[in-house]
Amino acid sequence: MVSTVSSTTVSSTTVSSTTVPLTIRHEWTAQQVLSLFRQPFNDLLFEAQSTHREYFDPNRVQISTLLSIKTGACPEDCKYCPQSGIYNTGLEKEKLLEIDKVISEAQAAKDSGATRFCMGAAWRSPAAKDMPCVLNMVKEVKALGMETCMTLGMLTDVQAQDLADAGLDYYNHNLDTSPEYYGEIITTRSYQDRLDTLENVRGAGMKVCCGGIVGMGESVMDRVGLLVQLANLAEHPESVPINMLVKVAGTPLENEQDLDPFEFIRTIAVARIIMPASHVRLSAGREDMNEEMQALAFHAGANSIFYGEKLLTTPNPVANKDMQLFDRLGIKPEEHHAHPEQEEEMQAAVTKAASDKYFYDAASS
Ligand code: SAM
Ligand code: DTB
Ligand code: SF4
Repeated sequence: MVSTVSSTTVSSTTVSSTTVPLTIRHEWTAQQVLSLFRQPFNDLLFEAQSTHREYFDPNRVQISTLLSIKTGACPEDCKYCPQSGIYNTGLEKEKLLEIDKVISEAQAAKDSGATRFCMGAAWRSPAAKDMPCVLNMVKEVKALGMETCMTLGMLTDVQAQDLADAGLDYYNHNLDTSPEYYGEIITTRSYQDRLDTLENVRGAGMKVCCGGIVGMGESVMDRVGLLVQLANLAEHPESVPINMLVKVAGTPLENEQDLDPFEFIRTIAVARIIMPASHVRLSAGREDMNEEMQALAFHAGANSIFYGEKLLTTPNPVANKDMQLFDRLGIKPEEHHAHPEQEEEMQAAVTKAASDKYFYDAASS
C-alpha cells in the first residue's frame, strides 16, 4: 500500500516519477508519520523497500567502524549511557587516545573492509586544549583514504568550522528521542542545544549523522516525534542511525522493558520512507538481534551498519559474522574510494573477511 502524501510543498524536490512518493519532503506532520507507522506490517515494508529501490542499490550496505577516543567520566546524565560519570557502570575511564593508537585502529578497520571511521568522545563538548589533537586525528585518518566521522558533543560554530577545515566528512550528533520525551532521559542539556549544534555542523559544510535510540520506554508518538524532527530539518541528515537501547547495568534504563522487535523494524521502515535519500543505519543493539531480524531491517531499508567487535564501549557482532550474514543475503559492502587504486584493496579486505568466516564457523561450531 503506497501512502498518498502531498508533494506540492515548496521544499520538495521531485526525483523521478513512479508509484512511490519520490519527493524529498521537509514538512511532515506527526499525523502523517503516525499513519505510516500504523499501516499493516507488510504494507509498510513494501512501501519502504519500494522507496529504498528508487534511491539505492538494495544489495549494498555501507560499513563504518567506531572507536572511543575518550572513554567515560562524562558530566552529562543521559540515562541510557554507560559513559556518564553520574552512574556506576564499572566502566574503566580512559584519557584522550594517542594519535598512533587512533591511526593503527583506523588502519585495522580499513583492512577489514570499513570505509568510514567514526571517533567518539564522552564529552559534553570538546575543550579548547583537546581540539588540536582531535583535528590531527581527522587529518591522519583521512590520509589513510577513509571517510571520517566524529561525535564529540556540542560544538560552537568555530569548532565546527575547524573540524570541517581539517577535513572531517561527517559529524554525529543524535536527537535521540522526541522533544517531549527528552527531559525524561537527559536533564543536563536541552533539545535546542542539540539543534544548535546541528546547525553549526551544517553551517560549516559537513555532512550530518543524526538519529536516535528506541526502546527507552518512549511511546510510539515519541518515535514519531523523533522522526518528524529529523525529516523536517532544513536538509535531511545524510546518515540516520537508529539505535536499539543497549541496556547497561548501572544505568537508570538497565531494566527497561524490551521493545517489540517489529516496532524497531517499523521505525527503520518509516525513516526510510520519509528520508528516502539518507543512509539509515541499523546501529547499536545488533548483538541482541538474531540474523532474521537484521535481514528484516535491511529489507525495511537499513543500508548501513557499525562493523567491528565493539561499538564505543559495548559489544557488537564480530566482523566475520557480519560478512557471513552479508554472504547469505547477497549483500555487498558499499564502496568509497578516495583513490581509484583502493578498489582492489577493499575487495581484498572483504574477500579475506568473508573467507575468514570459515575459521569462525569452525571455531564456533
Ligand atoms: N558525547 C557525545 C554525545 O552524546 O553526542 C558523543 C558520544 S554518545 C555515546 C553518542 C550516541 O551514542 C548517543 O547520542 C546515543 O544515541 C548513543 N548511545 C549511547 N549509549 C547508548 C546505549 N546504551 N544504547 C544505544 N545507543 C547509545
Ligand atoms: C550512534 O548513533 N550510535 C553509536 C555512534 N552513533 C556514536 C554509539 C552507540 C553506543 C552504544 C553504547 C556503547 O557502546 O557505549
Ligand atoms: Fe556523555 Fe554522550 Fe554518554 Fe551523554 S551520550 S553521557 S553526552 S557520552
